[in-house]
Amino acid sequence: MSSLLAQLFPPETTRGMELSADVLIVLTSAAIIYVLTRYHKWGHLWREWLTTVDHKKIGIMYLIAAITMLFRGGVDALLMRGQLAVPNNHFLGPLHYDEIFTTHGTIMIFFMSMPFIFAMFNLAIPLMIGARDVAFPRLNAISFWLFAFAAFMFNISFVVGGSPNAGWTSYPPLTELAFNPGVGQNYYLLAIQISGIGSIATGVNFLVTILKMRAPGMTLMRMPMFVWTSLVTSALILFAFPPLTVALAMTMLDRLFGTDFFTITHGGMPMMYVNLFWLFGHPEVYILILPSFGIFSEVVATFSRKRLFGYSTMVWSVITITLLSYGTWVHHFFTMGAGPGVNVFFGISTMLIAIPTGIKIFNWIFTMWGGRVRTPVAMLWALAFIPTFVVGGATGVMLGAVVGDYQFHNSYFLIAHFHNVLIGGTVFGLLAGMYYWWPKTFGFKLDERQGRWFFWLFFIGFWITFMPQYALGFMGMTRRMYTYTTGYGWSLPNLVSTIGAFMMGAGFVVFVYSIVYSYKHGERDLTGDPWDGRTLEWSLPSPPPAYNFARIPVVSDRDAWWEMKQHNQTNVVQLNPNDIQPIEMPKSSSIPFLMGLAFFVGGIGMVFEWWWVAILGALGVVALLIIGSFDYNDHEEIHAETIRHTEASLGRLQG
Ligand SMILES: [Cu+2]
Repeated sequence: MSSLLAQLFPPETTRGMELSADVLIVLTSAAIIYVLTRYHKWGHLWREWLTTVDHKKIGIMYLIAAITMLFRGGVDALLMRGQLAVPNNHFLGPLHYDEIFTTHGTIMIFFMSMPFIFAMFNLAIPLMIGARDVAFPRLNAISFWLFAFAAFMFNISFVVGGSPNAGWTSYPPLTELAFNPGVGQNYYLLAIQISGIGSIATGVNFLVTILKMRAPGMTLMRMPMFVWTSLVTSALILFAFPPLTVALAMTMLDRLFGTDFFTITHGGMPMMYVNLFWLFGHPEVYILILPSFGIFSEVVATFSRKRLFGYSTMVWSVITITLLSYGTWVHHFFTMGAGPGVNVFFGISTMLIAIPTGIKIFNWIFTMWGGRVRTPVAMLWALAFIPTFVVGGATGVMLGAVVGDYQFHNSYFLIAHFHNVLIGGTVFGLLAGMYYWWPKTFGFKLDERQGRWFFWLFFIGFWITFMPQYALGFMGMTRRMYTYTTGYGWSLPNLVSTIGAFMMGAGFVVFVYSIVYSYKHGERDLTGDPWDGRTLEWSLPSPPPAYNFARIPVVSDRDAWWEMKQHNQTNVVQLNPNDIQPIEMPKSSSIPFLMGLAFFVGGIGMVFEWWWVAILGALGVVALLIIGSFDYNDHEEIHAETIRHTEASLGRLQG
């Protein structure tokens, strides 16, 4: 018993911060359980959410998870900035600091950005292509629950067993059992592996959904740009995640079963891990950025009241970026000695990516040119993206110059660069998309005035945080240092950077307040088309009924809904009661949630090397696969009368 306790709560998890986190978790869980029980909401939660296969509800759950993880990753960031605010600080010790930068990076990439992107996929794509759900609704729910249980598992590492501490890239030999005992790295391996299975399934799902489920008349070149970038992102996921799966599996074999794939003794090859990781990692950068490019295209066109400029060059530049992204991975380790020939090849391929990206920047600018530009919060994020991302892209080209990279590598210059790209590109894009599709999803707008406060605090805070870090990089400060001493001139830039980070944190607080405020007092969206939109989702009521489209629209042009409005054909959404047909919809299922749970049990068993628990989890997965395969009763019919009633209540019936 005492050895079990020592395994669950080793010395590094019994410090003040972990204990207070423990208490907080217990209190929050108790409060949630109390509220659910007090208001008899358990049944509702299970029927409407935990077992749902509706893409809209899955999207909302992804969104909630992403915002929660943005909070956790953000707290990690503020802890680091707090530690680095002044020289010779001992607020966090070195071990603790290692854990926090590791969980910050891992959470922001795998458990914040990825679910945020999948939230946008789920909330927007079926509506934009005129579909009633995704191609494989139950698989979609399985993807979500694998992600959710993996994220939960990763987060409890902080309080149970110990956090990983080898960086979000987790290179060997830092992860080698001999140098990194304990369960922290096992958590990293298993949690990312489990959510990665979910991500691959999501890639397959949206690839098929977009290729096979578009409304009649919506040819590939009539698809909204966000649908294009999501299609390409799904293909990227399909080819980029398997190398990661392999790298994680081999590291796991090294740690748990004594193999020597990546160890530095017995002939292992740590460099091979680095290659596999970045063969995933560089395309991952485009998995994170391309959906945002799509969102900017939708937002900029809508709020400029113009067609997207250069649609087909945009499509081709997205495809070019995708292909090039597989040929650049070595730029993450120019300094590891691959030789000048190899480095030059990857340096040039890296810089080539700037060309299609530059084309897109010009396309967005020309879309706004001469348009009647409005600037609600969604558009502010898109406008802020352009200069921010250009700086991130330009510093990326500097890092791609091999000789320069020898100076910049692993310095704060690199840290500033990728935050410039990932916050200025991915996060700004996702926030633009969230503000844009929020009224469609929830039926009310987020408050614009509070949204502006959030925007300016976050945007200005961003520049104050990261510009000093470029300077710190030039001044020789390397990443992952837990403290520094006086005399290098690093103190002031670090203090300024910390002030910026807390401004971003303040922006986040305003945002969370704004959600609560808008839920109660926000402007209700009664028209379904609050932004005078261009694409099909704006032809639906907000929020859309379970079946989305009572009648599948026929598309004859790009910007289908805009064209219908221009030609006074909006009456197509007014149905003749006699035309309404019953609709087949996928049925809720408990299998996805239980599948996530089984993976969680199996994962925890492997993390702690409790083999009987791991086997129990694996048996659960197999059993659920078999039960699911023989469950043919996975659809249900919505009667025409029910649809007539719903459409009538939405004011969408003729006469
Ligand atoms: Cu890269």
